Amino acid sequence: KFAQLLATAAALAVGASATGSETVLINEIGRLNNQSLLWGPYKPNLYFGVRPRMPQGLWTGLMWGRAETYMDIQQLFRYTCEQGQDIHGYGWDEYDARTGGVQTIHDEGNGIDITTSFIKVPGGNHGGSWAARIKGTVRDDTPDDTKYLVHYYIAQEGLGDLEVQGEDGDGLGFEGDVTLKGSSSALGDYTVVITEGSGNHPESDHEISASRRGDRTVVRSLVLPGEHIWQAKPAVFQQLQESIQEVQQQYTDETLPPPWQIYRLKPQAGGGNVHLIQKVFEGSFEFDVIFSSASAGKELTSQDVTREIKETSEAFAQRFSSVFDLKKPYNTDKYQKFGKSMFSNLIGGIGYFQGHQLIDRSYADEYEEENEGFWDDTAEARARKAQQLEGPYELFTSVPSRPFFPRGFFWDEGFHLIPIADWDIDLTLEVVKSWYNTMDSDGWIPREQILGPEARSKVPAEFQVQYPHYANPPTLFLIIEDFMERLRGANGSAPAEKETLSQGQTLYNAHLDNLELGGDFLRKIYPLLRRQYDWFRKTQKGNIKAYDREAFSSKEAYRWKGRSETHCLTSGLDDYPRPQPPHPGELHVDLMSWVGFMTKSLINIADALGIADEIAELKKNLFAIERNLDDLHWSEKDGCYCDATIDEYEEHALVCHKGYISLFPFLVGLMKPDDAKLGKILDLVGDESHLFSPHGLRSLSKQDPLYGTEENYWRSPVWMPINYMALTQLHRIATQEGPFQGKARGLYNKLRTNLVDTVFKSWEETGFAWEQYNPETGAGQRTQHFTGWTSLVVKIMAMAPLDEAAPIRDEL
Ligand code: 6A9
Repeated sequence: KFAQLLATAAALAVGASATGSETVLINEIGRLNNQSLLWGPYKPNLYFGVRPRMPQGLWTGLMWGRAETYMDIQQLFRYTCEQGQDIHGYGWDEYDARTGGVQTIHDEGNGIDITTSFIKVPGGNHGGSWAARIKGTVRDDTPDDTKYLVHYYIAQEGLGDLEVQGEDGDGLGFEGDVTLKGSSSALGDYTVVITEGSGNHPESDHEISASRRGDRTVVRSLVLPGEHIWQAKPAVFQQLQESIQEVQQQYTDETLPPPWQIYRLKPQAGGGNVHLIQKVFEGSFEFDVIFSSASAGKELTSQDVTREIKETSEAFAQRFSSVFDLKKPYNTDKYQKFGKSMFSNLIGGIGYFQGHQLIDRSYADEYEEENEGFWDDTAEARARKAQQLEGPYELFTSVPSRPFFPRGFFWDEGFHLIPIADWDIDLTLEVVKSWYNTMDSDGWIPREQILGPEARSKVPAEFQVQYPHYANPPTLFLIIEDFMERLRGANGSAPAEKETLSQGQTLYNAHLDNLELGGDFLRKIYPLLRRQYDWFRKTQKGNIKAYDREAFSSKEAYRWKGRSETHCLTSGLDDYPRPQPPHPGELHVDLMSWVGFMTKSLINIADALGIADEIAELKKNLFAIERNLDDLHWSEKDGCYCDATIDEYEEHALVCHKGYISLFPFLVGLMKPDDAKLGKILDLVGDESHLFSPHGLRSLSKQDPLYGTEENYWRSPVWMPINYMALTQLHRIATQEGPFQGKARGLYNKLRTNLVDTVFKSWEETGFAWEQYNPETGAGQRTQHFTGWTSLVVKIMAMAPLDEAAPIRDEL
């Protein structure tokens, strides 16, 4: 429907552009994105939390748990996504940011599977309507008459009214649907209905207030101070406690009513900014939450919801197989299901975050370098730090992991958007824009964005503060360059391809052939990219005064600021071995590669935009970077690239720990297909006694003395983002004329299957995607439900195997 709406709007706008205006179309894109992306499960830290993509407004969250024993409520109450609970997998099986999807939660602890189907229906001028169907199905190993308490939390933040309609049966609870009416300037007038739904309710012979009967839906309306609203679980618990106190004096141990009857809220329906809806079921159940925007006209009904869920699901299946055309041997149903889940969790993990964040702009000496003081997190040390809450900021982003890292991470996001860009380029650009909106006037974007108290509550104090001279790899350049290539490609492409593109639901997709239009986005973002680039080159500059080599007419050399003795968090490869001891004269080959990569992207974008005067300067930088990568970082002895430092004789010395870092110029695409050094790099990649494992490339060589030591985070495990970069570069080399083409083909094919098979096997066994994989066993490890960059496996399944027997020719 959005597709139709957008197509119509596009047609109208194109008509209008006969009188000269692309602007009409561009504004239309903005408006329609705001409409169709307004609502979503944008609180990904919750199992199911719906909110709009705006600072304040209405948001809702689901809570459930068994009520068989008096302890259940403490131990099995589900609300925020948590790691290590007895849940065998959860997440979106299908999800499309424009239309909705379905999530399943295999809650073993509670003996129930919960599905949350979410659909969006366009209409009116406040972002349309939406609905959630909450369904609980008692698991096979669990008695059919198990009692469940289900809570639905509805909150109105900021200005606006929200009021429960009708009488709640003289304070005894509701017997049918519950209706709330609300209004705010951003959302207009709206209605929220929580349907009676279906399912059995427990019965009791206890003489107890009728509101504690099983068939009553209880509503408790509250007025909470704004800063407490996000703390939904404590709010519910406090209400439950009050209601327990009321009954507990009346009974003895022998006469105590069953838990489901004790833990009932006290009815009090009316106005308020928070409304707690409570239901109790015996066995399986289902009910709907329906939000109807008044300006959309007719209110949605449960019949509408049934139909929409079905249509959304069918459309998703169809679109998935056309966007991700899985190739052999992954073109079967089980991989399709796996791929849908991986992709849906990635796109369904997109959240909207808003609030202040802790930034320290003092540039104090103690943060500068490897100063121990920085890691000191005693109260006194914290007091010394000049951290301040800045903001409010807002960020629309996907997250690495809903239970563990439910917030934006800068370099992760570039990887997240690779699959998302294939699905919905407009959504992708919204996310990119959102990140660049958080850039300061110097060109700095915080590496990790912890916005507002809810996000901060998940992060230990020593990790909360961001420093404006700390970098993180600029992976969003990948996405912007990819967008530019799409524009260029589509412009000259055959009609058949355009047709596939026009199935997309956005104007950029429908109008990729319109370079003018796409160019508008690029023209607007280019200065921001340039500012960020200049910031990198200025703040992360390495000190090469120490080198008295004539060749270094240009000073291209870089060093990650803010490393400690043990960690270089800014690089993203936290504990990967670096020169010891840290030295202000050391140089980091991965950072120089990233700057080279930015330079190359900027050249391409500037070229597409026809900004000739920028290009000459950028080309000069690129030339110097390419040369200095070899001069400063290549070790002929080791056959790979290495970090460099100043040794005890004050001489330039390479420090080689073979692993991901050694491959960086290759990983970012800076090596030419006929470069002899490339042969050595491919040897290292393919050597099983170094990096190649049956489960993907190891982060550190098996032969490095530090392999698998200490924290062992980036010192042996297999990580998807770097493997994906290696795989795409192998593909590039394998499909171009050159001496290493044959070798690259073999490696590409093997690496591709090793990666997919590893992630798939672990997903099948555990129900989860993982942060990293064990290079010996292939087992998923560290963070569970890591649905960020591990989801790149979808792209990998859609990459074609290369025919190693066929005569080598250009396959692109
Ligand atoms: C710690 C603990 C509830 C570490 O995926 C995000 C990042 C990557 O960008 C980085 O490359 N992860 C990788 O080395 C996770 C970082 C988590 C840091 C916050 C707080 C919270 O405990």
